[in-house]
Amino acid sequence: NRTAEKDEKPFYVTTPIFYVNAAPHVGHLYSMVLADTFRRWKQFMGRDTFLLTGTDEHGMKVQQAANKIEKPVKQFCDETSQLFKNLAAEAHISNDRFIRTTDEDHREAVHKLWNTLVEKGYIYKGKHEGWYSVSDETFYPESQLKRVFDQSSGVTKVYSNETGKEVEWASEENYFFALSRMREPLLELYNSRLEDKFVYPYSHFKTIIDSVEKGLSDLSISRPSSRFTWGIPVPGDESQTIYVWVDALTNYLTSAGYAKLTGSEFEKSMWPVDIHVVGKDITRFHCIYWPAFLLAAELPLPKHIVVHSHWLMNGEKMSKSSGNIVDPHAVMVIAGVDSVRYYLLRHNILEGDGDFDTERVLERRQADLVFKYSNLVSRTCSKSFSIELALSHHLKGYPIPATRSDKFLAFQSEMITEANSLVDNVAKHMNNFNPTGALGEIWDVLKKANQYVDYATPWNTESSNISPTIFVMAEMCRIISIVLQPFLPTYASKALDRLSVSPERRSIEYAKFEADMAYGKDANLPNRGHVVERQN
Ligand code: ME8
Repeated sequence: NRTAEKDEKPFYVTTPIFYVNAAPHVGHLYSMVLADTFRRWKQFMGRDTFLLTGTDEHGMKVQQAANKIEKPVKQFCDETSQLFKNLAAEAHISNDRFIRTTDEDHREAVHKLWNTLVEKGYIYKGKHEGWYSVSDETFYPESQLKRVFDQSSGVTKVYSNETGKEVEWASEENYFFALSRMREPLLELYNSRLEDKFVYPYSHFKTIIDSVEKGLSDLSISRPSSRFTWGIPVPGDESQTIYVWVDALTNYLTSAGYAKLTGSEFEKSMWPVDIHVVGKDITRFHCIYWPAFLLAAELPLPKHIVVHSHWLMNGEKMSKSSGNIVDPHAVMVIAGVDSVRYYLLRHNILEGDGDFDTERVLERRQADLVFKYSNLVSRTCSKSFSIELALSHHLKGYPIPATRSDKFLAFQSEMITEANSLVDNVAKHMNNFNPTGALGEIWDVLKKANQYVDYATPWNTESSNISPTIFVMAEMCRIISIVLQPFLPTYASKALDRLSVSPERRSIEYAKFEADMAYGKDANLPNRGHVVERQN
């Protein structure tokens, strides 16, 4: 029920906030495009929405990256953050805020969450010893480590199972979060939200549940400021800096106004998040630590965490550290923004990884966008046909010519039925976080529409036969383009412009065949593409 949805809070979607230690690549763009599509779809369904993306600027990695090139850290952050901001703008990501963890209201939000966790008794000071990975900036429990004997040095090295990064034994004074107390509440949470897709897809959810079932150790959530200064200091204890993940995860609260709002005001804010989009590399943080912090602070939990797998280059994860990245700006310049969006969305890499191939982006653009979609629009809008004439005939109740065979008419009516159910069919996929399936539905209808044109051959039919066919073609283009807007905003809006569909007639309620509606006899023929005025 769309009207009911309108009264609720805005539908709040987030991407991860990206580290500024290197420039963005196609993997980052993918998270943005996925989140943007979820947001645009909900907006299309009539909901108020909010999309958040941004940059994660504190931490050892950033500090080291800036030091390496001898730049002041803040300046380094400003410059790299801008690259992510530019990427979002270039790819038509509709974010309402671009948050930076160096923003003032974010620091306040982190302090507020910290103080709340202290008040509720979840933070204590202690000595920490354990296996620490400098590059992952995290201590790993024994259960997540593997030992590999190095022949050449004769030494056994220890690595994280999850990231493959080497760890070393380290000891220091830290503040701790009592994560071990959260095992039961977390398992209860997972259990109660299994059906609701708290974490989606289930394969990733299962990994998390298994991991929590094995038990949780308390989490070290600060680092001595002596070795780590580029971060938010612990409130009331400047000798310690807050661990980056506590800092980073809080960005989602910051943007909902957490720092400034009182408890009851915050209840009315857009919190909680509806969809967190995250890569599978950061599920532990989003699906275990984050809900644990929120449960401990007695704050409402996100509704869904949608996890995606990785884009690979020649079988290996695309990543800054491997240096095998594809520059998203370059691909968008070569192929066009929407062709890249299309390629990314057309592949479902939620469960398993996918290979990114720029050649394939161009091939799919040609095969799917140009041949199947643009051609249909061009043929419909071609100069030799007149949509106005077609519409006026239609309005005057021009009968479908008797020369059309029963088979043709059956095909036409089947196609119209499919076009009329397109929104519902696409919605089913989107409710399952599946833009790939959604695009599949749209392209099935496009295929039918192209077959229809080949079948109808409007170019050889006598002129009296053309009008109804052109009308049907125009309607097919119009409906398909309306539904396509959340996925390929530019492509769809260009087609709608060509069909002269006015901006106020591009919303979901217009994604239906006008011929199904009732018209008054003397309805004025509106501008092209208004198609027909509905008269009640
Ligand atoms: O982890 N394929 O930032 P990050 C698909 N700052 N997606 C990919 C990818 C690939 N090859 N590589 C990266 C961080 N990503 C933290 C997050 S959130 C509170 C803090 C995407 O710059 C994917 O979403 O390393 C992954 O989770 C994210 O970028 C990691 O970005």
